[in-house]
Formats: sequence, structure tokens, C-alpha cells
Amino acid sequence: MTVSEKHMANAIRALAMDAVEAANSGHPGMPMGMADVATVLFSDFLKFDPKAPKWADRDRFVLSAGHGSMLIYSLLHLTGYARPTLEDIRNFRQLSSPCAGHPENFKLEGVETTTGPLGQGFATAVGMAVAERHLNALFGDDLVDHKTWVIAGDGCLMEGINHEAVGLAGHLGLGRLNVLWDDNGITIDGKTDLSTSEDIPARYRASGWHVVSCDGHDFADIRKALSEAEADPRPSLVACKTIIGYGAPTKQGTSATHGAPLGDEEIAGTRAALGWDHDPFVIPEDILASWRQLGEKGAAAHAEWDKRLSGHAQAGEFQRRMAGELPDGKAMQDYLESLAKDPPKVATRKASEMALGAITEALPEMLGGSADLTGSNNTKTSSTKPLTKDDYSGRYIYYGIREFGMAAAMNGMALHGGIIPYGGTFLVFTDYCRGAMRLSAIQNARVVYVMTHDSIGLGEDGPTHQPIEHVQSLRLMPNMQVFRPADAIETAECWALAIKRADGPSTLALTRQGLPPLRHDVSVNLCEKGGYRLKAADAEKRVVLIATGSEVSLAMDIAAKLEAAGHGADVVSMPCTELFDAQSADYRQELLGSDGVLRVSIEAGTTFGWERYTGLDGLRFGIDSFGASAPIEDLYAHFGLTVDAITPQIIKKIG
Ligand SMILES: Cc1ncc(C[n+]2csc(CCOP(=O)(O)OP(=O)(O)O)c2C)c(N)n1
Ligand SMILES: [Mg+2]
Repeated sequence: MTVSEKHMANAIRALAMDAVEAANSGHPGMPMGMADVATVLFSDFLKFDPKAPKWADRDRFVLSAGHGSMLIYSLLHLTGYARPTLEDIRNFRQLSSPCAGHPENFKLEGVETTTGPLGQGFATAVGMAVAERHLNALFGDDLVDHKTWVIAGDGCLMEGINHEAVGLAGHLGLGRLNVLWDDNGITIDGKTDLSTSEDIPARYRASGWHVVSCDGHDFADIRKALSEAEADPRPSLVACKTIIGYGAPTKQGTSATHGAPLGDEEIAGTRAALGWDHDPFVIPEDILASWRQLGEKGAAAHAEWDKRLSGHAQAGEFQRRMAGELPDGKAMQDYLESLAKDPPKVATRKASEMALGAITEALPEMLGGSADLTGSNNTKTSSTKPLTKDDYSGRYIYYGIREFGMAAAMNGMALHGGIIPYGGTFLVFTDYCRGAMRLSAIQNARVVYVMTHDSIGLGEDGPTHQPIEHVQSLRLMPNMQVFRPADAIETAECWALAIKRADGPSTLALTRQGLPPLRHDVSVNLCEKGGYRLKAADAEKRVVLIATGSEVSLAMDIAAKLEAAGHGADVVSMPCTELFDAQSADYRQELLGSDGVLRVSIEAGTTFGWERYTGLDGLRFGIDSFGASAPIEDLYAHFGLTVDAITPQIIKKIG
């Protein structure tokens, strides 16, 4: 190659500083510091084909330090991906451009995962590395044989989730996961010694990782370290000693380059220091040609893979799974019909386990787990043997007490493709998972959160364990579908909807306590509309009771009492408000009743937001304080969620 690697790396530096300058915002320091490392990674290590960004056996590259987005945009452009174009890069951070402030997986095909919340890209990559090993165990080296590469900053390593991700990756022996740490000793506030004195390599080694370091501006040394990382059977941390903002004459090595434009004068000085005398956004032909040549290298490996796939006995199944298509079959309907014959009185967490029994048997792509609450979340089935370091073909992960790490890893599996991940913990600990749940939603990732112990109904464990605001707050999250089923049949229907949903996450809020069966007919999935009439008024309709989950049976009992007093009452079961909101105005209006009919909501959680359905004139029954530690019956009585407490208030209101 006639063009030196230094010049190739400088093309990244120039694009980064010029794009940030044009946008008048962004982060030049990280891409300028890691340009040399990235050049080596993309030259000699990363397996990729810019003409086929979604090629199933590509290496996965995760820019966990998402603020350094100009690094990945530069690399994608330079190596020949269709997008971003140079024009896209000129419009960095503008509405018209896919080059958003932080990399978004839904805006550019070459971006494997949305990053920006520090630490999560890393933890997501752990899930991708699990997915690779799992699919390799099922489909063999011919179809699945790739690595996961991560660029992470000091911040990604400092975040709490890093501990979870590193622990999980070490335990599962994910040797194909290689993390390149931008060891620049700088964060926003200044030098890292302001806030940390941790021996990071020691921590990683103690967790079963291989650690190697290199001078991140010495190409030979970087190459040596990456080779070592690649060869080592353990997950690897490569500490790349770099200078943030490398090349900026007065600002390099300081936090001044982290997240602000360098300014005209500094940019001119950088051009001089780097020997880069080209105008902004101009990449000399020979340098671009060298990058493009490098981008073409993966085509041969891709072509060989295509050949192997075309003759492969499992080709159809592999492609189905990677496309996220569900197999044909009526396992769920058979299961529903068996339920309808003799509907059981069970907790919905138990009903979920029963549904999962049928689902995991029919869908080999389901890969479950729990954050150390397997017996409580009821997430394990006879089809899901453990996935371990010694047997990656397993379909159940013992995540340990790592809720956030579990959620992020599930995102990684879903984004990798070929897997539909589900995982459980107590609903109250969605607070711990929340950052990753939000990224599931942003990224349209099919992840199913199995969240049990969904209210004061869990009883004696008390207020720290009793969700109050959780169900409602998850409903607030765009693109998160929250299901709170009322009995075993609704639970099965909600599971079916969660799995069918290819473009986003679902949360199932499930009870600890047993619930009576309410449904008997399974000919139509009534949960599909989000809310439906479970019982129609006998007497003239005066009231519509709207309830979810465990409170639907309470609503049925209240309705019976109202009817006995001559007041007609509908009961609406509302397992999923998001789906209900998507129905036609006519449907919603017809279901919730018109003027003169009192609307009443009942949910054992915050009443906040239920005015949306009841109107300000309606009644809302719930809990607007923290719960308490007591047996379940005492709690429902204490919080006024009983037939005797609620019925008189309704009768008084309708006069
Ligand atoms: C969870 C989270 N907290 C805070 C931030 C804001 N933030 C962005 S970059 C950064 C500093 C990161 O330091 P480092 O990873 O060392 O990046 P460098 O300055 O070296 O580029 C912070 C605090 C964030 N993006 N995510
Ligand atoms: Mg740093």
C-alpha cells in the first residue's frame, strides 16, 4: 500500500474535527485519539463487507463510547458503506442526516447498536458474543464463526453495569469478545485520577479476562496486542494508551477536546501538526482508495460463506431465524384450547411458565434466563437447559444478580439476530434494568421482560419489593408494550402478542398470587386490542369498570355487587394500554362508555394517568403511596382495594 496508515488514520481525525466544527457541537477528542487503533482494527482484524452490512457472519463492532460517533461514521464512509455519504457527514447532527449525535442502529445499517449511555454498548456486546457462541453450537463453524469487537472509554469501564458485563463475560468464557479500551486517562471533568484509582487490569484478570496493553499510536504495537487478544481463549481487554484529541497542538491530552469543537485556530494547528493540508471534508483520492481497498477485503470471505450456506442442510432454518420469522405451527392455539377445557386458578407467573412450556418447545430461538429468581419468575422450562461455558447450545442463562447486565445482554442477543431473548426479575427491579429497557425500545429490539411479583399482591416482602409506579412508568416509555394479564388465558394471549412483535420490546407484569380463571373462550385473542369487554352490564349500564391483571377479578366481584343493587356494570379488562390506544376512536369510545356512564379504574398501583380513561369525573382506585409488609388480604384491605370498600363509593357517585 502506498498510503501510510498514519495518513489513513488522519483521514478519520480530519473528518471528525471538521464535522464537529460544522455542527458546532460534538466530540472530536475520542475519534482523534482512537483513529490509529481503529485503522488497525478495520485493516487487519474486523471481518466485514460494506456491500452487505447485515451479512450474518460478519464480526460485530460496537462503539460503546458512543459520544465518539464520528469515529464510526468516518469508518463506515471510508470503507465504502453506502451510508453515510460525505454529504451525510457534512450534515452531522442535523435532522436530515443519519449521522446523529450518537450512533443509532435504526439510522445506519453499519451501526450494530445504538450507543451513548456509557457502559451499555459494552454490556450489549456481551449479549452479541453469547448469541454468536450459541448459534455456533447449533449451526457450526461453517455458518457462525465471528467475533465481537468493542471500543470503550474510561466511562464505559467506570459505570456499574461494567461490573455485571465483565463478570458475565468472564464466567461464560466469551473468548471472541475483545474490548479495546481507549485508555486516555481523561473524562469530561478532567483527568481520571480525579475520581478513580482502580487497578482496572487487575479487576478484569480477577474476572477471568485476558488483559494486554499497547501504545495506541504505534501501529505495530497495536497489531501485536490485537493479535494476542484474538488468540487468547478468554475475553480480552486491550488497554490502548492514547492521547485524547491526538494532533491538536494545544488541546490534545486534555478534556478540552472531549466534547466541544476545537475552533478555527486549533484546527489549523492540527492540520499543520498532522501534515494534513486538505480542505474540510476533502479526502485525497489515494487515501480514500486505500480505505476502499481495505473495505473490499471482506467480500471474498463473504462469498465463501454464501457458498457454504447454499449447500448447507440447515440453511433454511438458519435464515429463518436470522430474519426473525416465526415458524409455522399452532402450538399456541393448541395450548390455549387445552387451557379453555379446564381453566386453572394459578398465579399469572405460573401461567407464564405454562405458556412458555409450549412456546419454548415450538420456538427454538427462545433463549431465557433470570437474574437469580428462576424459581420465582417461573422462566425455566423443560426445553431450556442451561447455557454454560462448556455447553453453549443451552437455552437458559443463569444471569446471577445482574438485572441491568441481563437486560443489556438481551438487547445484544436480539440485535445479533437468531434469538428471541426473554428474562425475568421482580417487577420492582425494572428500575435496575430501566436504562437497557429504554434502549430495547429505542432500538426496536424484540426482548421480552418477564416481570413477576407485580403489586402489593406479593405480600410480606413489603414496600421495597412492591411495585407502585412501575407498571405505569413503563407504559410511559415509547415503544415499550406493557402487558398485565388477568388469568391464565390472557397470559398466554399476551405471550403470543409479545413474541409476534418483531419490532420492539414487551414487558409482562405477572402476579405472585393465584388468580381465578375469568376467560373461557379462546377463539379470538382478545388481548390483541389491548382492552376488551369481559362482562356486559345486565341492568341498565351505569358504570364501566376498567381493570388490569389481578384487579380484573376484583372488578368482576364489584360488578356483581352493583348488579345486585340494580346498577348495570360493564367490566373491561385492559391488559395492554398501548394496544388499546392504537384502536379506532369508535372502538375505544364504545368500550369505555358514553356520557352519563361512570368510568372507574382499578389497578393495584399508582392512580396517576388513569384519568386518561376515566376522565376527571371518573373514579380511580389504586395506591399512591408505598406499600407495606403484611399478608396479601390485609394489604388489599388496608389500601381499600376490596369489594366492600369500593362498591359503596361507586354507588354514592352514581347517586
Ligand atoms: C450513562 C452516561 N452517563 C453520562 C454520560 C455523559 N458523558 C458522555 S461522555 C462522558 C465522559 C466519558 O469519558 P470517557 O469514556 O473517558 O470518554 P473520553 O472523554 O475519553 O472521550 C460522560 C460523562 C453518558 N453519555 N452516559
Ligand atoms: Mg477517557
